[in-house]
Amino acid sequence: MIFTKICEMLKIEYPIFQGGMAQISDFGLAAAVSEAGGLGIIASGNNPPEAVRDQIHKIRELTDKVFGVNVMLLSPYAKEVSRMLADERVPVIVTGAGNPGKYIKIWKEAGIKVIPIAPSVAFARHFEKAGVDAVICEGTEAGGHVGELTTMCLIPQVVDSVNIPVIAAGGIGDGRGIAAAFCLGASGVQVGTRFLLAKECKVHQNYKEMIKKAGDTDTAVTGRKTGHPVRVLKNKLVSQFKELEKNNASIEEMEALGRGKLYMAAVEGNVDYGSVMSGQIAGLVNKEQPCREIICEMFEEAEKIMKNLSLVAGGKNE
Ligand code: TUI
Repeated sequence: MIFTKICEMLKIEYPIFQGGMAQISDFGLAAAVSEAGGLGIIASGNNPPEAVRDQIHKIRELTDKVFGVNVMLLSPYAKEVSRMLADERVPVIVTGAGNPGKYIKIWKEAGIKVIPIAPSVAFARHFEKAGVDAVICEGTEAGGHVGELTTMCLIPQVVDSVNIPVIAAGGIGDGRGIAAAFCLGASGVQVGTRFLLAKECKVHQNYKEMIKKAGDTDTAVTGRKTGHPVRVLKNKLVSQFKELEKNNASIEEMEALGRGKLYMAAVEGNVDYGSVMSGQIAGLVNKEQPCREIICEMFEEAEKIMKNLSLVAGGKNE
């Protein structure tokens, strides 16, 4: 049993968050993860507040366990969704793709645990001062909107700089990744890519098949020039992005190319021209399993490794 500060704080059994993946992480996936003892997270993505509220009501019908909602701060509805979440008094809010500073006060007043994604030591410190409960530090190995630093470098530096729990994200797909995150000082992990293959995940089957087939070098980052770098599996859309970059296309042209492409892949199943967001760990994500099995398997493996992890004489890793 791996029980950490974040388990105690959030009343969860396993210190694992399911990544709030835009267009993908709905109430069904989040409920399955929370029921299995992790923290299920509904992604609000670019959705208007009423659509997100509907998801919250649906998860409450399925589970009494703690769940989270992810606010994607680049969304045109970020402000309205943030107010609605305070109103609904959701148990946990995770934020991504920006600075949630102006919302922290209303969320804390509503008794909500607030856990932003921090891309650097400076942001982690800043968020801690603003009163958040923990931070998620996501390395550039992650899928979707990414920062610059790797998980391996980001986690220990943030752990040394703040006094709140740090959750590691980016590149974690099995028990080895979990054990490594604990070695770096993390109090928990957030996993996205592996949950794409969860039985309860409703992403299009074509998307799942592409994740299953992916190898270690099959992701690329598009849109670095636009200021919105996004890690995806390589396909025809990535070639189109490269072509635009080669021709010194304007930022507007590149942003136009990316628009609506996640929906195209995740909902419509067009994995040639859609945006198939995925982490670099996709190469070891190969089997479809229920959420409960994913979580149990990952933590059994992590526990075994941590028990045997000893470089002193007699240890199995000698
Ligand atoms: O947010 C994510 N991953 C995402 S969001 C998303 S939807 C989207 N689609 C198209 C374009 C852009 C987004 C798909 N994947 N991960 C969390 C994350 N947050 N990664 C990096 C950050 C981050 C970056 C800057 C957090 C805070 C931050 O603050 C600094 C600032 O300058 O605001």
